[in-house]
Amino acid sequence: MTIRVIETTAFDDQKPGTSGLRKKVARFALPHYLENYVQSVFTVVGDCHGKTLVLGGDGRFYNDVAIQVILKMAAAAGFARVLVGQNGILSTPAASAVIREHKADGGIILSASHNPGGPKGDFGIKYNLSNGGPANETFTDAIFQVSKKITQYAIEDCPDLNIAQIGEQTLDKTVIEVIDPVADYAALLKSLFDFESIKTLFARPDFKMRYDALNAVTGPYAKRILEGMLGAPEGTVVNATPLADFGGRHPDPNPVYAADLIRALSTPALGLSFGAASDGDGDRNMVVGRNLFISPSDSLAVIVANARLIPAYEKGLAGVARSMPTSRAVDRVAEALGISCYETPTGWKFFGNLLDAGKATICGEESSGTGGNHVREKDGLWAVLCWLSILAKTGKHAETLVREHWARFGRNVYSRHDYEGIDREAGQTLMARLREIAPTLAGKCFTLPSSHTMVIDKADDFTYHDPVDGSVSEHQGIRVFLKDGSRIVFRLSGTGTVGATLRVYLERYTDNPAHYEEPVQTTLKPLIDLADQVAHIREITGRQAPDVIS
Ligand code: G16
Repeated sequence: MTIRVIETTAFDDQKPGTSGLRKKVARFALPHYLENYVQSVFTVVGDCHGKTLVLGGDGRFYNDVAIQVILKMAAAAGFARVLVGQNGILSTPAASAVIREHKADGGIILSASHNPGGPKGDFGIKYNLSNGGPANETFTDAIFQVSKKITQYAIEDCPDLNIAQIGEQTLDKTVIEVIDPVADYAALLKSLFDFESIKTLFARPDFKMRYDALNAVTGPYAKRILEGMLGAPEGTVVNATPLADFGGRHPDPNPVYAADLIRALSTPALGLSFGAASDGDGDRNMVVGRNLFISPSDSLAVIVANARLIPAYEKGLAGVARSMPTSRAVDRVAEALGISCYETPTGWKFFGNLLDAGKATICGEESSGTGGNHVREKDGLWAVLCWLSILAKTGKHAETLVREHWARFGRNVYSRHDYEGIDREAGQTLMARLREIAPTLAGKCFTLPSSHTMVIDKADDFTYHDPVDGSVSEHQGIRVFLKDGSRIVFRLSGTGTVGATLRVYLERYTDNPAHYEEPVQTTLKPLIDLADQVAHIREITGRQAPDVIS
């Protein structure tokens, strides 16, 4: 076998975002673009000889091409072994499980998560460390530095490998092991939950579930685990075949892109009592009760409040963590349980240290991510099995559990408004202006169109001090706290690929039961108006309304 060393020129846009490098497929398909990035990753990994790499992706368009390139480059870099998912498939949480189970040194996951796929869609690549979690900022910054100066990369000169059959083959001195993408992950989940108890739930005549895999990677996982191991009736999992373009859909499990599921749970004739969906790479989840979308922040709080009903957590939780923009519903639960609640910046990578250090057992994010210390990624199916366990043990329906939760803890009414693909400069101007005025906002009183007045308690630009390694992450979002306990957060997304996406997170706490059933946008109207007054959203972005409200 010959290793070819190819001369190349650096690209200046290979800075990893919230979750790895995400670009349009056309960008990744430029000559040397993918190779430059992969070589930069391997350079930061260091001497790859004797090391084991895990490789797989969500099966989106370009997954098959990239897998072959990376296998050949991994062999040229000298990896001793590469564990690759059959046909190049591994969901993000499954990749994390495989890295940990096989004590691999790291893993490459090909995915642009919830972003659309296909030739005109997005592609992405992320590197995970030996703990199974996304590379930290020190590592991703180093990749970017290398990528700006790269002049050559090495790749085996050989035909494509057959990765359709499970088993081992060698490429030069590297063992390429094609693995079952589901097996390790399914075994891990079985060790955490009481599968017998969940089976009784599926046998109940008053319980009927629909799981929408949105034509993405979780289909085979959900089929095998829910329908195969847990006895859910065939047909429970819909849109279960992963498609390269996700069937033209946006594989993001939220009320907008999974509207079919929300509608189905509001259609009595279908007899459904519980719904769930997952995203492109299987780390996000959405759960729905009858006529009730359960916000990710509430879902996290309910799981934490009932965690003792799940075998893996029956002795209690060491602590919990949420990303800063996530609602503070879980903080109330943590307080009642007498455990710590950590607030981190957006990005699952920030939970890694807390999980490794045993400070947090369960973590969650408003962006449909929830996960435990079994892997180092958020885990869609795990969250769904948490819910199924709780439903099985309590004998209650999901909407009842949520309403009982509000009755006990009050409700953190919550919504996120996204202004997608706005002009990049406009987004940066808006944030820079907010950063500048934040220190002057305390005590300011705003009169809203409804004549309602609101007084700002304080505002800041969130800085995170990692309690484990002491690292500091600045400029993680503008927080505006109101005197009445409400909060507005502004930040720019780190996962978009076109222009900039402004996210506005709105949260209002109430313990007045009269508000619990009010439409969320009605309860939040004063905050929505205030957000525009403070940030001049319409004026600066030219947009009259958000593109996505979740
Ligand atoms: C990624 C990260 C999450 C983050 C989300 C949203 O999710 O892993 O931790 O919350 O992006 O990020 P942003 O608001 O910057 O777009 P995923 O599912 O896209 O990998």
